[in-house]
Amino acid sequence: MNPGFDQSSIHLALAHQSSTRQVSTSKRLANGYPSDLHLGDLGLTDLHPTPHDIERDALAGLSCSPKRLSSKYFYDARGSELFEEITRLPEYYPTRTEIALMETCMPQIAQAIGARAHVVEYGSGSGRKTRMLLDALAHPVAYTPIEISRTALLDSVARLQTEFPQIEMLPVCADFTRGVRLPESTRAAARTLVFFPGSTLGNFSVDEAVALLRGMRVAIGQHGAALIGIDLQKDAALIEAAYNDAAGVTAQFTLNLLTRLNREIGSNFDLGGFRHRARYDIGAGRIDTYLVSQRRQTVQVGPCAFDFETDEAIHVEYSHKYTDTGFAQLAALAGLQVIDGWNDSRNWFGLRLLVGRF
Ligand code: AVJ
Repeated sequence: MNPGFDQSSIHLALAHQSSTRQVSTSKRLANGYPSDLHLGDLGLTDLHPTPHDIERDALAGLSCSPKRLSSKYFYDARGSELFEEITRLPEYYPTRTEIALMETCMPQIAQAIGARAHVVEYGSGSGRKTRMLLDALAHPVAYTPIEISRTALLDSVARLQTEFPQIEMLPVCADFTRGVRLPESTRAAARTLVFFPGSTLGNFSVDEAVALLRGMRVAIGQHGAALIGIDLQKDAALIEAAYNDAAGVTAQFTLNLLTRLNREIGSNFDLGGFRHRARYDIGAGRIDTYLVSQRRQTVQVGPCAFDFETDEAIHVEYSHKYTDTGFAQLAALAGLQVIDGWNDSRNWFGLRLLVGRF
């Protein structure tokens, strides 16, 4: 199933898990972050970005040359909805390939992870993959999704809690790139398992990805592991089609970023003045997505005016595609080691299990 990975190594790496860790006394995190909202009943920790955070990022990005905006702001309520629609498009292979892969390999993956994990998911998505993981694991003690979209977070946790009443839900509304202190589970966990599916890692620049993986290494510590989904390099036309669907949903998804900025920080982007463009850079192994200005225009963002030339592009998203060695090297830069892995039969998408090198 997973040639190239030494099955025995995982048992070496995870066999020494301590099963006698003390039960924590505090259930909620005290992370020192200001919190703009506490919904005690849901156990929600809310570090949702404020309009001030978003405006500061937008001003910084639009002041760069070439201009850029961060894809992390794609996921407001509408953006999350559009992304769910993307996952159902015929051209968009990653989600269905990863789900099919999980269907096949989940027993092996659960075996490799072991019992009583505190599952920490970076992003919460639709909950479908989470459900598969929580279903397969032996006695998971807690589930902590870290999700920037408050609506997506609360929806997914509410649904999962009814399906898994025995698992403690500890949602954190935050930007997971900012280093979040994790809530502790009431019952002792044997290990922390960071779950980062969907090849969301690919949306970060290499430096950001390494920083994120370093944070993950800290989060999982000596006894934990990370399960990461990665989209693999393949035929360029197949990849490009996935980001340029015939129905134009991806274009709507990209343009929704401007709608969101207009609404939340009062900018005046003309939605008809920009077009979606996504190109696969074979050398770099990544999709670059842009919003391209259709004419000369000036856009007001907070206190600043930004001039655009005709055809001037704002870079809005990376979507890296990996090779096995490329991913292992990236992980190594963050002090992580790939100890097991699974690919679908066409080698389009992979799941990798990593542990820290200490
Ligand atoms: C969030 C990583 C799954 O990069 O493929 C889909 C986001 N952007 N279409 C990806 C996305 C455009 C997506 N992931």
